[in-house]
Amino acid sequence: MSFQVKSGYTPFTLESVVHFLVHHNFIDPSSPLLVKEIGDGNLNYVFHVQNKATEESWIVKQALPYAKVVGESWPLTLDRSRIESEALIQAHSLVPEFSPVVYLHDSEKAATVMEDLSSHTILRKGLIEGRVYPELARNVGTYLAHTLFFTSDYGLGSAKKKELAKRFSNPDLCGITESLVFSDPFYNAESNSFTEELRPDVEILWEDQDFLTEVASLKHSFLTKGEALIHGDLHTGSLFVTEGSTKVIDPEFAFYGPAGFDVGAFIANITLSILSQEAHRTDEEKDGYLAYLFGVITEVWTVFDSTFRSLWDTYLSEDNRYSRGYLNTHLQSIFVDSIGFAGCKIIRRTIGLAHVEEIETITDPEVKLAVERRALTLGKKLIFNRKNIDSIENYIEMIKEVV
Ligand code: SR1
Ligand code: MG
Repeated sequence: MSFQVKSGYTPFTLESVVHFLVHHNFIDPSSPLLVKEIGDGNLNYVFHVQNKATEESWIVKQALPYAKVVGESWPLTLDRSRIESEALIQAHSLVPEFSPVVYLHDSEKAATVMEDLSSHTILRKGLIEGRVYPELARNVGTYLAHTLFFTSDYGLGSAKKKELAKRFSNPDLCGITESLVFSDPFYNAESNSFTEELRPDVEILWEDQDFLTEVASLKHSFLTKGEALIHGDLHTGSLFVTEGSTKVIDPEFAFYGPAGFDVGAFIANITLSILSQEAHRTDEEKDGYLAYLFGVITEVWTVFDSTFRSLWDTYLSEDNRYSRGYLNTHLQSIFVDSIGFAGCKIIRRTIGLAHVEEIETITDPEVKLAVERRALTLGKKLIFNRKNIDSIENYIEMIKEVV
């Protein structure tokens, strides 16, 4: 398959990314520089450029015209780079403390220059190392409430929401999610990847028609429920953290979708971390660290819920003033969606194309297989029972049943 790019586009090299920054007046051609390609994601190049004299530094993220993780056979629009930069700017306008600063976007080069967050760690890696981030859950809950409320009909008003939605039509990246989260893991697709020993468990999923119907219903919600401008890929690799700071990065999957998809993504990835901890912690460390991670899930929901309620009370849009009493129903529906989407995401990271480091790095094959089995069992339970799980504590109980 071939792909088309704008005439001025070429993937950056260590040299040409410097020319790009000189061209846009970030640096002087004579500056002593340290330039590295640091991207370890599935889709893009990420360069770190530092001026050794002034210690100023920048991140330059450039989209490739195909999915890096698969190769040139999977073309992808470069417009996702514009979407990502606009989503970052939008988030920064709502929650500046949780979003990197965007300095420049160049649509011809499909490149964005943004704040260097090298002092931060990718959350997924921090959780593998057993680090504790005391502010994380409160920050993520606050981020979710503000971004999901203020971009919705209720926070923005329906006319402005529709205006904003025009800029975030994102068919290619939504297509990835539709395939990799909601379709491929649920049949014998070529893109799936799992150890042969897991096949009997996987085939049970593929043959369960009631289960597949529940997944189809969640996919339908993803396809049709344009509630808010969502991040679209809010896993623990999309969060940069220190003890006191949380930054949400990588919103290239942003579009108007179901609010529960972001909440569910975060909860699912903390759950995957929980499931993998027996391989990363000593027996003495394990219980304390699990208690911390259960607390993160509980707190993210309670902070999201209480913040969303107070934003609703204060800022409900004028055109929705007669919907004031709908709040409980709305939050309940976001909760149910979050649990169902979390189930799909736990399953896709276990048997689909893109797995997670906390499970992939388990060296003992028996332990890894046991963790993957538990992930499948839990994912299925969450999808089937999402409408009966009536509180976040109840969700934690479900995880405890399998850990
Ligand atoms: C082909 S991209 C694979 C995955 O990486 C991203 O982080 C998204 O989760 C996507 O599904
Ligand atoms: Mg990403």
